[in-house]
Amino acid sequence: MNDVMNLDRDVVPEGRNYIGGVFQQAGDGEVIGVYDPARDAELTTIPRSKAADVDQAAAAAKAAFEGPWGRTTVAERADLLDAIADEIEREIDDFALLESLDNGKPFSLARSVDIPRVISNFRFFAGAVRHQETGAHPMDGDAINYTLRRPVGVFGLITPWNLPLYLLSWKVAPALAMGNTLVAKPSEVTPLTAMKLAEVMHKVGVPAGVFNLVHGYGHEVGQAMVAHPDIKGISFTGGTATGHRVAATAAPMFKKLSLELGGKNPTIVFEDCDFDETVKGVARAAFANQGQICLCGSRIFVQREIYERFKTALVEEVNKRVPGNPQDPATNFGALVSQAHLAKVESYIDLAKKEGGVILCGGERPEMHGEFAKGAFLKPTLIDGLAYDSRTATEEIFGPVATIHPFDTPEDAVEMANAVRYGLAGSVWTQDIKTGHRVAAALESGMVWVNTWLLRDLRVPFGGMKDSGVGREGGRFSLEFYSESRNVCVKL
Ligand code: TXE
Repeated sequence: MNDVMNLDRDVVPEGRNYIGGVFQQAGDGEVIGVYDPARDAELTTIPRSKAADVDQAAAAAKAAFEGPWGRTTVAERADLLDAIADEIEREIDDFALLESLDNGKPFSLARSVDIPRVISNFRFFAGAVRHQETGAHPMDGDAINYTLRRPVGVFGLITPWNLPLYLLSWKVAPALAMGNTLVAKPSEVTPLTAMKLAEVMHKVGVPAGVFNLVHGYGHEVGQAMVAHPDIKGISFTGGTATGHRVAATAAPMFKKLSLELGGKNPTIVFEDCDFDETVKGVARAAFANQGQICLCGSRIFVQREIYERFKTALVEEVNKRVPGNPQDPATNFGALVSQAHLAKVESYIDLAKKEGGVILCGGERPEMHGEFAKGAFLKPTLIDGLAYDSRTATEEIFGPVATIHPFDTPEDAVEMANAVRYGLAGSVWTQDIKTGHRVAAALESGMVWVNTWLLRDLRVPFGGMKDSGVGREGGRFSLEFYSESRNVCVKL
């Protein structure tokens, strides 16, 4: 048995809001329990904040924006982002352990992916803002135009539970880099690394009111943020249904709005693919983070010539993912984020059976013992035999459940892949480069990988189309979103 990490429980911070540089409880003192899903055990509580707490945070952010922060230089803000990254790096093991405890993901995943990416996000945007360029447009000697970027003001950042700090930092870094101030609300399901980030901000000397953290339920705190007149922009990542509600409130107020929503992403495997590499890549795309990534490839389309052989090999590869103690460094597959989410995912397995699906592997809870006996564990599940337009194969499940379907021609594959309301991501596996380019261009997705998955360059546009969202973030797309561009035309 591998050395199970000594759970140093004092890694769990006290759940508090961080408003105007002060750690505090909600005004009415109400709290929400925060659970370790692998043990179904309460870790701590966080404030169940209400609109009054959001008002206090928005006022602190507005005052900070109108104060010294609004006059900081790019260099000062970039140096602060680097200081945040350095402090997180010093505490990387505690951040990774906390993320694993809160979300149920393996410590090994949080330590190798989530938290290193948090550090990269801060460092990347420190560099991006130092080296940002805007345009100049001379007009035949008569005039010259140049573009200025100005901060917007107070931004509201609302994030989900699947990649808690990875996604929060993706918003915080560029928003601060461009000189805005923030009110952030993490998911009430996984608030703890955001809590620890606030402690880092305080420690490195981010001025009071620049970064405010308000915990609570989405319909109480998130809604109040979106509706708040002093919060001039919203960046939201979460479910499509919630995205509808956020957009309905924000749009009439003409707020800047970025929505990164759900996905039901296709993986298309051609008979000429690099077989062994593709089996591994397709399994990772479907089941990374227990299938709880909006980019996961949960619909696998395999060309008929290799369908049976690929299916057999894929089942063998998927079965290497064995649910276990997330904090054991040897564990490669953790718990789902909550009992409620486990029940939602299991309801789709029941639906799949009703729709004629054949369970090739998984489809049930693993037998867990001791402190993990009541954990939210589920074996990774692969389902064959479903129509490509069945509910199971077109609705977002957001868990370790993937469907597999045969296709004949590239045109068939593209038609089936596009037959969903979502358009976030996709992957294509082939050694014919022309096929790769052509199919990538035909997919209705914001992002397509060819012979890889989740290989990320932070400069590229990130986001979805159709019901997967509105807007793009990443590199200069983030610098544009978190600023107001102003064109100045000077007569010569
Ligand atoms: O997301 P929610 P949840 C999908 C996935 C998942 C579903 C719901 O299908 O099962 O969304 O997951 C806050 N106004 N994705 O419940 O509800 C909420 O408190 C303002 C895909 O986590 O959308 C949380 O902080 N805010 C997604 C955040 O919104 C509101 C990743 C997301 O919560 C609100 C996660 C409201 N009315 C889930 N209601 C992705 N694209 O990565 C809730 N919130």
